[in-house]
Amino acid sequence: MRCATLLSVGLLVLQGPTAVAEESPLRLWYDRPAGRWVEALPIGNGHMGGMVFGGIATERIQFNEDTFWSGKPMDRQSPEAVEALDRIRRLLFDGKQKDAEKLAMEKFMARPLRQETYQTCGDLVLTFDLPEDAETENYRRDLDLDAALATVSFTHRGTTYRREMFASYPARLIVIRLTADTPGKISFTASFTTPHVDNRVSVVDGDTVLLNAGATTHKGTRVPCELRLEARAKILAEGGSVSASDGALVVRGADAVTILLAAATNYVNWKDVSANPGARCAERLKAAEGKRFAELLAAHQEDHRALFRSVTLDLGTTAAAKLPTDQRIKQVGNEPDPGLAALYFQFGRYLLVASSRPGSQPANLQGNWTAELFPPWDSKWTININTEMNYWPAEVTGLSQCAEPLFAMVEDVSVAGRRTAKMLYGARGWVAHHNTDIWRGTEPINNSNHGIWPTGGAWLATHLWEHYLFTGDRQFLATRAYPILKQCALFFVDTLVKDPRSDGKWLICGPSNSPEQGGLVMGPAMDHQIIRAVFNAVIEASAILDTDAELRGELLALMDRIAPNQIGRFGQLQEWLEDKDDPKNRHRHLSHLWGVFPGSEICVVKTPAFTKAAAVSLNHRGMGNVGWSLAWQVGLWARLAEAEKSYAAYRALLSRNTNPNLFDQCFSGRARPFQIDANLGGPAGLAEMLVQSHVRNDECRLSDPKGAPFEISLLPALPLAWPEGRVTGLRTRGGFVVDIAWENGELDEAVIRSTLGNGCRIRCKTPVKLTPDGDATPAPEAGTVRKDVLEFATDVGRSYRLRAAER
Ligand code: FUC
Repeated sequence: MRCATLLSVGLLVLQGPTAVAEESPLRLWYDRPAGRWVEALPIGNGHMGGMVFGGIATERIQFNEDTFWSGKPMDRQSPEAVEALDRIRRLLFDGKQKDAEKLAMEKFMARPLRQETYQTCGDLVLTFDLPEDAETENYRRDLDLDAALATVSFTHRGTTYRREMFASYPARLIVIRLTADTPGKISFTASFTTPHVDNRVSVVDGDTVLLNAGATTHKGTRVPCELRLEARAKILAEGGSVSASDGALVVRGADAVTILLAAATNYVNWKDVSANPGARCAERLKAAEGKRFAELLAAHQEDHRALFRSVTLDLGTTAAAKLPTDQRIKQVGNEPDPGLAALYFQFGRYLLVASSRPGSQPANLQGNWTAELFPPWDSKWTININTEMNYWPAEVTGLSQCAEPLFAMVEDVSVAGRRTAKMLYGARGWVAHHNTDIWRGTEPINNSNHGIWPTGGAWLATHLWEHYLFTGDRQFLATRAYPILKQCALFFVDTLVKDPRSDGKWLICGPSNSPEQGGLVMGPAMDHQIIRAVFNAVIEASAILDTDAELRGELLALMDRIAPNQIGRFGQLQEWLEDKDDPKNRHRHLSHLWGVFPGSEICVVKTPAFTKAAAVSLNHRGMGNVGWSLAWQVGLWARLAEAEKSYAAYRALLSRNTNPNLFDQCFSGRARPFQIDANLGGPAGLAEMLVQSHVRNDECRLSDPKGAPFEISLLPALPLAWPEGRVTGLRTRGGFVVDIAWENGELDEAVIRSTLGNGCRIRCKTPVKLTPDGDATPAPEAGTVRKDVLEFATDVGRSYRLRAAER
């Protein structure tokens, strides 16, 4: 029965590993080796990233270590900034934008003007005793997302060779296993290559190749580098011989080989580079070398699956699902392939697990993968959209734990940003502008026309509040989120200024910009939306924690004076304080729609007029050719309850901005760059199509444990292309885990598990009723509040099943 199926899927997930069939829908697979980097398959454990090419004669594992960056601990604020601040504002109020930008360039910007860059380590190269053009049969290269395992296999002259590769978080290593079904057939040479000029490759202990490299100076900053990398590949051969030859290890006639790849730098934190990379590698290798491959793999998979299996998604399967992944991408748009959307969704979750784990750096512009010394935009953390987008799927798709590196970075940035607040603005609290790097830069960089954007840190801070809303973790709220949010709010208490054009009626933020367009201005809409979100969080958190009553009163009073959202002459939501939006503007940034998604102050249920204006603005923008912008549109249209437009953006993302290995292509049609943001923002948008929980229930505050703080909207933007499907494990604000099954485009049933015991308020177009059967407790008293809203009390740990009322 369908009901039992949905519930049992949920239980299976909770009970842990189950066998996944060979024809798993969770695999990327190919019938030939990767030629380009964007065809190779990514593995990662947060600390290390690897790209597996699967060449027949040469296997190339291009790898990264998350702390290998150019530069060194440093302070970059301009000592002349604070006295220029008021002059810059006055020039802007007087309409002299170019003069304001010039003055800001001279006095206000970071020194040096750019931040540092993330860099590749290089490649572990395995050169096999096979001709480059060896004829092979049954070639297959795949990435199993559930097993977190990349596999290459082929048959050559009757022997089937197999390579299995994974990046283990528990072991902090990349592990490679080479086998053949004929004994003594494994012969190869192993060595490292690297683009860093300062490098040395050698062999130690008779079985380990060692790469030593110094980071390469950033061309734009010229700051000397203080980070050094050590990588060690330890070769454990079974049978055959291993010998050293000129910086390489030569293996002859082995039956099987395990290679353990460790990499580390001397980075401790943004102020300290005193670690010993060699000792770090040695420690990890020592802990792993006594273990069998199967043991290392089992520990890795248990760790990975505990996260990855928390959410399942089935959108149905068509004939296209039998094709290699690169061919499936080519035919999106011609053939229905809902399974590819589900694969893309799970690939995004896989990437987040592989690039962001407690103790690692957060996912940067390329996650933790890059093959370059000078990757686009330094592969740093661009915080005017990209970094935040990386974390949009974390809470809703059951990967809350993967957001920990972001929170740790925000803690660092909030410390670094206090100095910037003081030196640039003479303000309390902390501020960060539109980028940060591993040295936790918070100053404005690049150019005053887009680098002076003081709400980057504030946007990041909202992620800590969201974490609380999803998990109800009061300890986290008290000790980590609240201090950051409060100091963030204090910065704006001190820096919001009266707008002379509204006779001082409105408080506005500036100098600033609406990210990356329109130049330096006062009062872009996005800033005010974000500041309101931060103030709201502090108001509510201080009440929950019963602290700072005075500040709460102050923020409540200020809140009403912050310039409101405005509807302009085309019926659009104004991006700027002035009604100057151009309906022909196709800019990739959708900044003023922040209040729709990921913010929530504009929503269909409560602010229909602004919702309509936001849709006008989004229609004006068109779809464009930028991956992350499309991913943002998926979520935006879903929040605007426009299922078909949300789906169209998702399909465009898959067909135009997706590489053969499913990596996002930032600009469609160009060779470079890969950017991970859309790989993560796309799945977050898809989750918004299936469940939403951003609408606050005004009759109840979170401090009321029996109330329903948020409405859970089931299938709010389900597109026609996915008439049937099933999702399990999605999380909502207020602490619910949601499984939904639907048929003929309508909800069939849902199971809602309560983790916090909050009241539950369900909104669904299909009328639903609570059912008393199965695992759920007897149906509690449930009263329909309005036609499409159902509300009921819940107990912690209990599941509640809803079914379409008509059935
Ligand atoms: C912002 C975007 C660009 C790019 C960069 C990393 O500057 O406007 O498109 O994504 O970040």
